[in-house]
Amino acid sequence: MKPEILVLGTLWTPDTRARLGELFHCHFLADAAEGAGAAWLAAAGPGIRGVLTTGVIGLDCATLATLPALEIVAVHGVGVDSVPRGALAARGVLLTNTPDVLTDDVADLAVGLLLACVRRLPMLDRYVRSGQWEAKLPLAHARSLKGKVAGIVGFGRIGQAVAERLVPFGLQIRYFQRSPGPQPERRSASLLALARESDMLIVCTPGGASTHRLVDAEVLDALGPEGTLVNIARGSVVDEAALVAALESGRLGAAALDVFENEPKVPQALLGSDKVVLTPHVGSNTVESRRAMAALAVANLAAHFRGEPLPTPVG
Ligand code: 8YV
Repeated sequence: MKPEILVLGTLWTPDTRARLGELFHCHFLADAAEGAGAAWLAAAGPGIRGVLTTGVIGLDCATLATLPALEIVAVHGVGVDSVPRGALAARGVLLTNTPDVLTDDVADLAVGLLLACVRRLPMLDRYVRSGQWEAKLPLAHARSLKGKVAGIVGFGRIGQAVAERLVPFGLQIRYFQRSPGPQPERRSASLLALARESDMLIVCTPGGASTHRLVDAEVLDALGPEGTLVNIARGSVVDEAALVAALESGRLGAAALDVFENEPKVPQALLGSDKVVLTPHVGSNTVESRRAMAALAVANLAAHFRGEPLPTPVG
């Protein structure tokens, strides 16, 4: 008998659904009738041994409580901040994620956002399309990257990949993370020191309680009126209200954001601001990364149910 799994979210391609169907007896929560999710879960829950979920959806404690036979949670994504790790560990439920396969695409997006923000690409696009160029309206100068300092918040796999990409632009790299990391000569003494020393901060650190609103008003003030904030990590790492206030008052120069505190809700003040570049949490959203992430998440589930070592366990 195929193991029963619960699949959360709607980003599964036909290929992935077909592969899941070959290996498992799948319960897709998204297929439950509107408003019938709780009853549907109560019926399916007792038989479910595995969960496949996205990095954003994760698994909430209420759903976890409906799954008494749960053995493994496979997250399609590198971040596991939406999963109650303590509760899973207490029940002996295994947890896997999909590191590495998305690193390059997420790092590419960080660089793209930085360039788009510093060179004001969305605004220039609007300038051309709206006829302002033809009307010879004034156009302010953007800023150069060369010779500036990029501060990376969180120097793990993605932070290091971002740094590697920025060196050829002539940027100096500094970073901060709590634990010692590679290239210790580039590590700042604190996040505040990093913000003071940098022209731009690129947030690459994992989400979760330990990084909640790490980038606060004080850090944004230290980055300053000419500073740029890029966030491709988690919205929870930045105090969004403080960010809005800093941008509105001119205490922070600009921001490029792929992630937000209450996705998909974005504060009106950001939607209406010319100082920001906004993308809808798409760091890993390429055909290649998403295919590799799905394959790895499924491989983790399959390995578990075959009694084999997990390819990418968390912790
Ligand atoms: C995803 C992510 O957007 O990897 C992560 O932690 O945030 C993303 O890649 C997503 O949750 C896909 O499941």
